[in-house]
Amino acid sequence: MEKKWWHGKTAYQIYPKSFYDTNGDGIGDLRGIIEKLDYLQELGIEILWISPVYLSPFADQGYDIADYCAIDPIFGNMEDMEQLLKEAKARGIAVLMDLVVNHCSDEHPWFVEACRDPEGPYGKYFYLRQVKDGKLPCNWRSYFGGPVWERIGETDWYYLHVFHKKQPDLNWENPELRQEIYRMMNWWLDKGLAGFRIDAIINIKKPLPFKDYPADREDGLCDMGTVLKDAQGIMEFLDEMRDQTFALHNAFSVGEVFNNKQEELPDFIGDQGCFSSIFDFSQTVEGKSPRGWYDSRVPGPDDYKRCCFESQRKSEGIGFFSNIIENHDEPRGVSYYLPDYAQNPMGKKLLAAMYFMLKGLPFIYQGQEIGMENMAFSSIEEIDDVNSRCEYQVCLDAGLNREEALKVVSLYSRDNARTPFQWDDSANGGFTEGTPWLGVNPNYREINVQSQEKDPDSILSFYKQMIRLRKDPQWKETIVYGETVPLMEEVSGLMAYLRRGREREILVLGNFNPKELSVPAGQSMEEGQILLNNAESLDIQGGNISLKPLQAVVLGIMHKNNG
Ligand code: TEU
Ligand code: CA
Repeated sequence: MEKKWWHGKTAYQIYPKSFYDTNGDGIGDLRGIIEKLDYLQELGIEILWISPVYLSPFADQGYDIADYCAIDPIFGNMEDMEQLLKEAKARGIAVLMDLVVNHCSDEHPWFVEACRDPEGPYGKYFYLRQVKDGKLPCNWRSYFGGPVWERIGETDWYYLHVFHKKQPDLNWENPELRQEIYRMMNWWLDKGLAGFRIDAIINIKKPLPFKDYPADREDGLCDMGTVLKDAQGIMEFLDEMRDQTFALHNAFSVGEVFNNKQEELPDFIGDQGCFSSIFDFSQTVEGKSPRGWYDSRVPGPDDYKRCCFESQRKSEGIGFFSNIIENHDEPRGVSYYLPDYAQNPMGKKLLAAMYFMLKGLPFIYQGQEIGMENMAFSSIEEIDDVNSRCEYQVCLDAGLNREEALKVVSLYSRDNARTPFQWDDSANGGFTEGTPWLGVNPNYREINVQSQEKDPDSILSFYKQMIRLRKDPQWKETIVYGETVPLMEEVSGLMAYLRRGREREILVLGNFNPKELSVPAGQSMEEGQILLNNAESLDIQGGNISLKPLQAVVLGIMHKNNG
C-alpha cells in the first residue's frame, strides 16, 4: 500500500450548529470553531471534518445547499472561513468540508431557473419529467418518506428528490453539471481546504431509464437501497472527479458509501481508488430493517465485533476504512452499542479502545471524547430532525401508539448526536449564552469537558492517551499498517485482535461481559508492555490474562529477534 500524508492521523467531525456559539443566538458558528481549535489541538486532532456551513434554508440542516461558494450567515462569513483555514493550518490541522453534490437546495439558482424553464439548459441539471396521465416515472421511495417525485407548481412537470423535497437531485449524467461541480471543488481546494467528506455519493448514479420496482411496503413504493443495487457505472463519474479535483491537490477524500460490494472495494479505496477512504458503516446498518426503525434490532457486542472484523478482513491489503462509533446521523455510540450495565465511563473507554485500535482512520464525532450520551426525549416536539419525524410517522402507520413510537425514535434519532456540545457545568453546558436551537442534554452537569480536562482517569484523558499512542514513533507503524488478526472470535463478549507489524505486535483485548473473563496469553504477552488500560491493573498469571468486567487493555510486544 502506498503511504499517504493522512495515514496515521486522527480525524474529528464537527457539527457546527451544535459545537460552540460565540454570539448568543443559540447556534454554533465558525468563530466558535476557531475559538476551540486549541482544544482540538490539545486533544491531538489533525484532520477536521466540518458538516455543511454553506448558504442553506436548512430543510435538512445544511445538507440542502443554496450556494456552494457562500457561507450561511448563521455561521458567519467567508472571512471567518478563511481565518479558520489559516488558524487550523497553523495548528497542524487539515480541514475538510462536506461535499453535498447528489442534490442541492430547491432554492439554489440552478433549480429556480430549471423550474422557470424546464426545457432550458438548467432543466438538464436535474431530473425533470413531464407527467401527463398521473403516472409517476417510477415508484421509488425517498429516504425521508413518500415518492421521490414532486410536482413543480401547477405545471405537469415533476422533479426527482431521493431525500427531502427541498433537495432536488442533480443530474450527473450531464457533463456540464459535472464540470460546474469540479470547478467549485477546485475553488475550495485552492483556498487551502485539505479535502472533502463526500455526502450520500452512491446516489449520484441512478438506474435509467426510470422504472417501477416491486413494492416493499403498503405505500406501493420501493426502498432506494434496492433501486441503487441496479445502478451501473458510478466509477466513471468518481474517477473523473478524482482526476479533475483531488488528484490535482493531493487532497484527502472520504466517501459516505453505503452498499459497497467486496469486489468494488479496490475501486473505492485501493491505491488507484476514487477516494482516499470510505466510512465503514457495517455496524450502523447491522440490524436495520427496510421496514423502518420500529422493525429494527439494536446490535449487541458480539454483532459489533463481527461487523468490525468482517470489514477489517475486507479491507486488508486494499486500503483504509474510516472507522466511527457515531456521527451526526446516528445515535450516540455508547448508548447504542453498549449493554445497559456497560453504560458507564469504563464501558465507554472499552468501546473507544476497541474501535480506535482497528486498522483504518479513526474519526471522533464531537462529544464522543467525553462520552456524551443519547438524549431522553419526552415528546416528539423536542425532535427537530426531518428523518426522525418521518420514522415517527412510519411507527404510527405500523400501528404503534405515540408512546411506543417515541421510544423507538428516541433510540435511533439523529438528534441524539445533534444536541449541543457540553463544555462545562454552567447553563446550557456552556454552549451558548442564549437559547440553544436544540435542547441541551440535562446530563451536562456530570458530562462535560471542564470536569474531565483535569482528571487523568476521565474519558477525555483516555482519548488523549489513545491519540498519543497512535502517534508514538515506537508503535505508530504497527498501529497504522499492521495487519489485523482477530483472535478467539467464538468467545462471546470478548473482542480480541492482534495488530501485526513487521517488528512489533499489538494485542487488543476487551471484555464486554459483566463478569471476569480469563483468556490464554502467549509467553510473549507476559513480557508485553501495557500501552493502554481502562482498569487500574492487569492480572497476568500462568499464561492467562484475567480481564475484569468491561476491561480493555492494549499490550505492545517487540519481536524477540529485534530485541
Ligand atoms: O446521509 C445519507 C444517508 O444515506 C442517510 O439517509 C442516512 O442513512 C440517514 O441519515 C440515517 O438516518 C447524508 C447526510 O449524512 C445526512 O445528514 C443527510 O441528511 C443526507 O445525506 C442528505 O444530504
Ligand atoms: Ca452563533
